[in-house]
Amino acid sequence: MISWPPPFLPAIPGNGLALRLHDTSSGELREVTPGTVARLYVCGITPYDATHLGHAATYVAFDLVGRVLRDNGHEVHYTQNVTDVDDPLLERAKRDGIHWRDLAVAEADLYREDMTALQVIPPQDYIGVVEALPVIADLVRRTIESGAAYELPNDDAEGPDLYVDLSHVSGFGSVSGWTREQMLAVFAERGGDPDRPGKRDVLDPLLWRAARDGEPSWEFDGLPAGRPGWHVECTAIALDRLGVPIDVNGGGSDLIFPHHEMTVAQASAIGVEDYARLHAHAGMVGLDGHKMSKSRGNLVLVSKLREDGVDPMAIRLVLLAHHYRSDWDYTPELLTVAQVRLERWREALSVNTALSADETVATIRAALADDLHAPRAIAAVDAWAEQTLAVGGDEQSAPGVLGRALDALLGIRV
Ligand code: 5CA
Ligand code: ZN
Repeated sequence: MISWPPPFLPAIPGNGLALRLHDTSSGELREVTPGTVARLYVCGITPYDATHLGHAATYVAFDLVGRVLRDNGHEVHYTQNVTDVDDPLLERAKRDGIHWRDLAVAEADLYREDMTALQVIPPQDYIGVVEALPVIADLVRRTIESGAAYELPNDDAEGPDLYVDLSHVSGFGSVSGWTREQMLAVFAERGGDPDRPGKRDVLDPLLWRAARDGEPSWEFDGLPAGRPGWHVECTAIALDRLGVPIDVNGGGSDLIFPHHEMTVAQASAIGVEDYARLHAHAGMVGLDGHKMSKSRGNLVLVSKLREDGVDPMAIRLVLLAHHYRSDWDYTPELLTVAQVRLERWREALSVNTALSADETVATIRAALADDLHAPRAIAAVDAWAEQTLAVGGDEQSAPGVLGRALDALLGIRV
């Protein structure tokens, strides 16, 4: 799929600090230590509804990862998938009486526009499941060859469904660190099918779903006509585009289990044990006490805010004002605060001479390197702006220096 246009990234003098990120598997802060190229994989959208602030918060968080790595002189190879065929998408298309492909195309287009407006640096590989089917089918075949897959017959399709046998996988549970009880508690509501008769382990993930009436399906050598299960798509796309180990494998915290646990299990099923060096997860954005989700429908859409004339930079500032790992609820007051802040920054950055911004830039860099602490970076800019407006300064270059740093590091173009 085509990605979206990259924002202009100003060069700023000096170097950032090495990035330390919270790793879900170990529960510790870990330094990201890429080779020549930093490999970043972030799970993309299922395009059946428009981008809401929760999605945007997650993608802006991982955008910061890319920005800090670039600021440290790394080249970043960023891959993101698009789940453009899956149950929720097919169900929504059916409900709304449109073709699933048209729904996916329309929503993916809107997502690209939202990401562009929010100054999110695009992935080099923006890969839809449908276009990646040959690669995914290949991984499914390799899973069968390794003996880690099994068939389950069903009444409503000609061929069998295929499942991964988790007893053939090493290290299952190491991504989430969850107990079996914790896993069982959410498996069904997050796309799993624990009640499917015949499964060897109720947690075994669907690998390949045989063709059902009215559902899209594809034919590949050695496989029943059908379509992939959810988790295998990300493993296949990441292995194909990035190779292992991925430096940072990311998404929202709702993907810790089952999705990222199963993605890693899927790799282990074909003998790949060093899938990712670090798993990072963003907190959940909610509305009125509930996680914002397409299925619940309690959404604040980025496109709607933009349509209402809200400055995308104010939206980005709302997101950055929360540490990426915290769960928080959106309220319109947060937007007002961000709008006021943006105005204040604009005012301070448009003076002719100001206080030196060197320390502020250093603080932004240190804050972001410390597990993406954007709120601390914002506080430093607030302090600079207030002082500049209250006391003034005599450095001509300071507003330009800080303006470029805000753009390059925080993705805020004032
Ligand atoms: N296509 C799959 C991943 S392979 C998927 O989860 N799609 S999604 O559209 O449901 O979510 C896209 C991304 O947004 C995921 O990383 C998900 O964890 C994140 N996300 C979803 N809801 C929220 C929320 N309320 N707050 C923060 N992030 C969220
Ligand atoms: Zn994924």
